[in-house]
Amino acid sequence: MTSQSERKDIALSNSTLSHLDASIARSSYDRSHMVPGLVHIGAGAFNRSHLAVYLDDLLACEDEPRWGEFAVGLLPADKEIHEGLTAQENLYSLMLMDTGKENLRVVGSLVGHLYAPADPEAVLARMTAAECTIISLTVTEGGYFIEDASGRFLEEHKDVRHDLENVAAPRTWLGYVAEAAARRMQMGRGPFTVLSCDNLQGNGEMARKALLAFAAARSGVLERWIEEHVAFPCSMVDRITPRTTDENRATIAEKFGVKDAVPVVCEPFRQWVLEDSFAAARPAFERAGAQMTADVAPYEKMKMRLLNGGHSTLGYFADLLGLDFIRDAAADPLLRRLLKAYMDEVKHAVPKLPGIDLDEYADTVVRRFSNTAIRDQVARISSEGCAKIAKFLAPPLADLLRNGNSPRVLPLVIAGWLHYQRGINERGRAMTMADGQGALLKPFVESGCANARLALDVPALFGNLAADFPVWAATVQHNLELLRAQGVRTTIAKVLDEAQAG
Ligand code: CS2
Repeated sequence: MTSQSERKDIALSNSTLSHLDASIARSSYDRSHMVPGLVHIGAGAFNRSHLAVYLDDLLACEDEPRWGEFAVGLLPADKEIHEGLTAQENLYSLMLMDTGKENLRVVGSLVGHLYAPADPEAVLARMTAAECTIISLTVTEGGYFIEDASGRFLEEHKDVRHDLENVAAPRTWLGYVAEAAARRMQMGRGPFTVLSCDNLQGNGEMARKALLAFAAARSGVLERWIEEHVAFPCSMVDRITPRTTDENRATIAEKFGVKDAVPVVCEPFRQWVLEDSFAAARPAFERAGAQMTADVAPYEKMKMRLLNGGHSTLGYFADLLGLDFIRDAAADPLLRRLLKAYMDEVKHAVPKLPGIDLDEYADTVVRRFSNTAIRDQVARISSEGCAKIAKFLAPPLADLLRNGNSPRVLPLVIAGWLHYQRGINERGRAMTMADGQGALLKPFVESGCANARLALDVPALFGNLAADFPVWAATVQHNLELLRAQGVRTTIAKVLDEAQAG
C-alpha cells in the first residue's frame, strides 16, 4: 500500500492503470476490444459491485468473448456517476471491506455510460445495436410499477403515463425497453433478454409482466413481438453494498493513492443464482462463479426472507435506538438476539434447498452484518420501507399464518416499523425518513401512529392478511402500544422472552 510520504493520488484512466500501487488488482485485458453486448440500466453502487464485477472476471479469461457493459443512468442522481465515469474512461475502483482488511480493485468492464435524460436517442441506439443481446436492470424494488399484494400494473402512474405519451424520450426503463423493442421489431433484429438484477421475488416475472402491460398500452403488435422475442430470466443477487461516502473516497486516496470520484465499497461475499433461460447470446457467468439453475424461486425466498428481512428487522429498531450502522446493531446483544429469533421464525417459510443448511446460512447472515469494516448505513436499510415490508416481510408472514403458525417476532418487527413512522428516535432526534410510497401510510400517521389497522389494512402492503388473521393484527397493535409505553429495549426483551417461553 502507498505510504503517506509517497502518496500520489493517481486519477483513474487507461494510461494510469500501470502506475497504480502494486497491491491494487486491475484489469490487464485490452479494454479497446470490449463488445457492449449488455446494456445495463441503473449503474449505481450495486450494479458496479456485482454484475460489472462478474464481467470483469470474465474479461480476464483470455478465451472468453469480450462482453462489456454499456451503462445507462435514468435518475438525476446518475448524473454524478456519469460525469465521474466519463472523466475516468469508465474505470472505477471497488474497495472490498472485511474486518481487519481492505482490498482495492479497479474494474474495467464498463464500456461507456450515458445519462439518459441528456440523450435518449443515444440510449436507444445502444439498445437496438446488433451486438446488444441483453438489457439488464437495477431499478430498485419500487421500479417495476407493480403493486405487490394485487400484482396489478400501475398504468396510472405519472411516469408510466409520461412514457406512453413520449415514446422517443421516456423516463423509465419500461419506456426505453419498449421503444427499443419496437425499433428492433421494425429493423428485423433478433431476440434479446431482459435481465432483472433487482431484489424482488420473481424479478424476471415482474419485469415481464410490467413490460408486457406497458407494451400492450402502446400496441398489441408490440406486446406480441415482446412475448415471442424477449426472455426474462429470474435471478437472485446478493452483495452488501453501502452507499459510497466522502470518507470512502478519502480512504481510497490515502491508503491506495487512487483519486476516484465514483468508487464503490462492498463486502467480499457475493452470490448470483440465475435462471438459464436467455433468448440469445449471454456471457458465461458461471465461469465467474454465478450459479445457473432451472428454478431460482427457492434461492430468492431464502435470500429475501432471511437476509433482506433480517436487515429490515435490525434497521427500524436500530434507527429508533439512534444507531447509525448495521454493524453496531449486529453487535448489540439484544438486537442480535432479535435478528436470530427473526431468522429462526422465518426459516419455516423458506423452502429446503439441496446442499444448503439454513442454520448455516443464517449464521453467515449474522457474520456478514457484523463485518466491522462495512459501515452500512441504517438509514439505507430503513429507506423505502413500504416496498421492503411488502416484499421482504409480508410474504413469509402470509406463508406462516396460512400454514397455521403463530409468528411472534414478525408482528414485533412490523410494530417496530410502524413505531418508526413517528419520525423521532428514542434520543429525541428526527430520523432521516425516505419512502417513495410513504403516502400509503398517511391515514396511519394521521392517527398519530397509534391505530395499526390503518396500516395493516392497506391492500398494497399486506393484502387481506389483517382481515383474515385478526389475531396477528391484534398482536401488532399490542406490540405497538408496548413500544410507545415501555420503549424499544423493554418491548423487544419482553416479546422475545415470551416467545421463548412458548
Ligand atoms: C438491503 C439490501 O436495502 C436493503 O434493505 O437489505 O440492499 C441488501 O444489502 C442487499 O440485498 C444485499 O445483497
